[in-house]
Amino acid sequence: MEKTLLIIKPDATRRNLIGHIISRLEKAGFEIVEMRMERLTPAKAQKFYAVHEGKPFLDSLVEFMSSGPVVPILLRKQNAVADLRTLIGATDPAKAPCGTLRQEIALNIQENSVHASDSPENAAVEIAFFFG
Ligand code: 3AN
Repeated sequence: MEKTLLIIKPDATRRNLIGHIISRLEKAGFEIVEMRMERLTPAKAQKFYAVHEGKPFLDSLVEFMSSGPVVPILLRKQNAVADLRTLIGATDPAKAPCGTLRQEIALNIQENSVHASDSPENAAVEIAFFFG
């Protein structure tokens, strides 16, 4: 069994989509191991997105991610990392395949409703970041 991290982003918590997203995760076979709701400080959001240091969208991304509550969720499933990326779809919802979470509910490339770890290595780092 593999573990991965999903974050429900502020645009989704604001629109009361937490239950919808969790339902899609459970129906797709993911087991919820740990979860909580928290409001990220700009400093914590900046630390989480350290890999995007220097990108033109970083400041706006940090502001958005600290604009309301987020829900980090530790998930478990066989092939969890790749399967979760498939379930959420491309970063830009306009390019996300039909039936993916982002195609269904994301607003734009920044307010794209969910984050998911993109490799087993990053999943380990991101799980430690939120759940120790
Ligand atoms: P993903 O979340 O699909 O792994 P990343 O890691 O490339 O995508 O980007 C992290 C986050 O940064 C995205 N979820 C999105 O909110 C934001 N982002 C990425 N690319 C852009 C962009 N070109 N313009 C604005 N925001 C972006």
